[in-house]
Amino acid sequence: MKKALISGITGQDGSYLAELLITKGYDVYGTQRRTSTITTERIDHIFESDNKKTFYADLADANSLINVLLKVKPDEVYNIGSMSHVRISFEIPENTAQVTGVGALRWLEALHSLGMTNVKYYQASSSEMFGISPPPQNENTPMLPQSPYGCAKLFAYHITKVYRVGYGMFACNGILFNHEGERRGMNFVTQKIVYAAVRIKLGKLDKIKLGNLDAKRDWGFAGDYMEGVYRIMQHSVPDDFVLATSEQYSVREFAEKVFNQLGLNFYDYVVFDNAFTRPNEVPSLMGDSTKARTILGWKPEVTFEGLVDRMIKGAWDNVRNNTQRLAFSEGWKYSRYTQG
Ligand code: NAP
Ligand code: F7E
Repeated sequence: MKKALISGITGQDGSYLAELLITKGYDVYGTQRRTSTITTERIDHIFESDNKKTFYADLADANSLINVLLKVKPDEVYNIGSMSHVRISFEIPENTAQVTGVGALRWLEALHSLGMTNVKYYQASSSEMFGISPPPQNENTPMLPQSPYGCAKLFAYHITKVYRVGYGMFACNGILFNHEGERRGMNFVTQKIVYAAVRIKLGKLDKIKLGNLDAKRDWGFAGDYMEGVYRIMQHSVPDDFVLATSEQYSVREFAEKVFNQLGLNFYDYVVFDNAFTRPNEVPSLMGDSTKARTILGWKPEVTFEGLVDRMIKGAWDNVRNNTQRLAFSEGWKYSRYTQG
């Protein structure tokens, strides 16, 4: 049985990827950070009472990564872990560079120095690396990042290629455009809009505060994208692939759609708040994933409408039933979520 090790297993993608790899017959392990509150809610249902599948490690701590590699001896490492919020990366730029950028180098150099260069490595690269390059963006588009996050991801992307070429490692990049779902973090714009709309509908919230409504994104479903990640790692040669839907909507259009679905007029509830804008914006992302579609046979299955529907359903059930995560529960005070 092949062993996969996932950093960032407690996050949105990590949880979907762990589920997928288990269905593909893998023995799945992950790393988690020490945090003051429990962060394993997205994966508790996967591992149930098996507490030997996750190990404490941090992307800013090379020794912790080496220790996990020696314990697990994986066949494949998926570096999904990251400080993943673009606006917050302007507030903690050095930490972002250390975790999101140098964290990739720590994994690669750990594998190299331990003589584990036969272990496959996946790097979670991002469409944020394209920055202000106009759409459609593909593997050959110039990368002009506009945030500390984008710059950190660009370092990780290039260092992955350096280890591939320099040491012959099976090291690849998935350049993923925005992907969302029921497990999306609360301070990304899609989930923030969906939860606010549901709470407004249920009489639990009055307004939603947002920043730039004109930014355009290419939004897909995270579960579909993890299938693409798996295929990138099973390809005969290590390579870099864009995963995207090639459809684009503005934040405004996303919000209108969600509120309409709930029979509400978005403009009755939205308030502009400069706190949610960024020093630099990435105005327009839309990917061209022809390479992945042609070579890997990958394509997204969930449509934009399907994504909106499943996110609304997930939020509705959680808010209505007051179930699941603390941050999603009745104790949740909207005003606390100023960091999004
Ligand atoms: P996410 O939900 O924010 O998950 C990030 C994961 O990284 C969490 O497990 C988090 O742990 C972990 N992490 C954070 N800091 C860490 C550190 N110092 N050491 C070790 N682990 C750390 O992000 P996601 O949406 O699943 O995204 C997965 C990956 O794809 C990330 O690398 C992200 O940057 C990248 N990406 C995402 C998208 C997207 O649209 N979702 C698009 C392109 C690329 P905690 O649970 O403890 O916070
Ligand atoms: O913002 C605008 C904001 O934070 C989308 C990460 O997964 O995808 C994600 O990064 C857009 C931006 O995602 C609010 O200015 C308006 O233009 O949901 P987001 P992101 O920045 O695109 C990439 C591919 C990643 O790699 C990242 O890890 O929405 N926006 N008002 C807002 N955004 C937020 N968060 N909150 C607002 O109130």
